[in-house]
Amino acid sequence: MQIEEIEILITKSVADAGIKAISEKIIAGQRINQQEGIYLFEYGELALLGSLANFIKEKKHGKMAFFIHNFHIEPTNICIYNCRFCSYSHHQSGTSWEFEQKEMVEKAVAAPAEMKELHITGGVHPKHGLDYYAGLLKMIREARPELHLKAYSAIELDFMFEKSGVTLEEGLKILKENGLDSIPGGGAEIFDEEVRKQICDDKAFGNRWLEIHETAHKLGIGSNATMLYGHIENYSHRIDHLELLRQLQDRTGGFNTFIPLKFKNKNNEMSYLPEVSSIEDMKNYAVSRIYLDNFPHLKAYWPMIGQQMSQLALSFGVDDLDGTINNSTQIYSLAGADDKNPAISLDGLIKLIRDAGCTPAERDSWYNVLKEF
Ligand code: V47
Ligand code: SF4
Repeated sequence: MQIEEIEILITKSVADAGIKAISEKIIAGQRINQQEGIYLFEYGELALLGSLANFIKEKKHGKMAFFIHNFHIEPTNICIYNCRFCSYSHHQSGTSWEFEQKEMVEKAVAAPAEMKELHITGGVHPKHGLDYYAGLLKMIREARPELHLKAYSAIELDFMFEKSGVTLEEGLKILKENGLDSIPGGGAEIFDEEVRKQICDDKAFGNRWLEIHETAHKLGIGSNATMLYGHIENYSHRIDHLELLRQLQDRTGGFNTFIPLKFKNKNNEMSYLPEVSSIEDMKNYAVSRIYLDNFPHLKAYWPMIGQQMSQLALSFGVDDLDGTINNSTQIYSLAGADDKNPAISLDGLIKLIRDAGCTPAERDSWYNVLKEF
């Protein structure tokens, strides 16, 4: 959408003076503040939020929508924590499993040649420390040197460094030397301490998550950020979360993408909560795109919201649909996502993006375009 078209939309259809003023700031390229972010969540109409978010997305990336050839390895579901929203860990699922290092290397070796990225994350296993995880990276790096290794959430990192008695810097440097390229965005949940106490009381505090990512960025390790939304948090908690991420990104520029994660309510201790609507999901994408003006990318993780909703999200500021994934993650199927076997063919992903009016672009993990379709 062009500036003129949005201006007409604002002039003709926005009666709320507050929304009008915030919209004008956004199209002038100015940053909005926390009160304005909350106001958008509360009073912004969905169609307008979508137009504003897409305007920002198109300024950054034109019509392009990115994807990557990737797969996941989940080393174990045994976890020292028991987050109340989690359907994945052995506490909730009732069964426990863990792969041997050798089995994980075999999985990496067996992955198709077109794979560009391996995402490794799982439960926080009480027995394994830094040596184990550094060793795993080293073996995979040797077997498949071309793969980008995006591994271990801040929560897993916190535990392995603590267990092995190394500082954050020392630990990250060792992992980097052994093949770590970037770290995924998991474990951020919602930074607000009161909400955290109610949903994941025993897990590292929000400020530790931020410290781990900041230190990684300073060492040249890129990362992603997430936010678990749609449970007991309110709009103010979401905007506080986005504000802390925006401040960190201003300091380091090390985040690649932001991934909102919708709370799914099957098979966990918070199943009594209803899931939020798809309208709320789209609003959340749009406000996130508007608020995080310094984040290059916004990702819709399709195994979580489904392929159709991910396609719709491309009209609400999203420019990245993650990847082909190859049926290699269980986190969302266990929590009740519609895609029980998360895999999509390349043709399917390309069609999904084209049908949304975007240009499919295969990317690497640093968002260099490898091929436009
Ligand atoms: O931290 C767990 C979330 C996260 C549920 O960096 C749930 O590219 C919703 O971080 N409902 C792990 N969410 C997954 C993750 C991720 C996913 C995709 C891409 C990337 C990336 C990172 O999953 C956890 C937690 O926030 N989670 N249970 C649930 N019931
Ligand atoms: Fe463990 Fe992660 Fe599940 Fe929390 S969300 S219980 S840290 S696997």
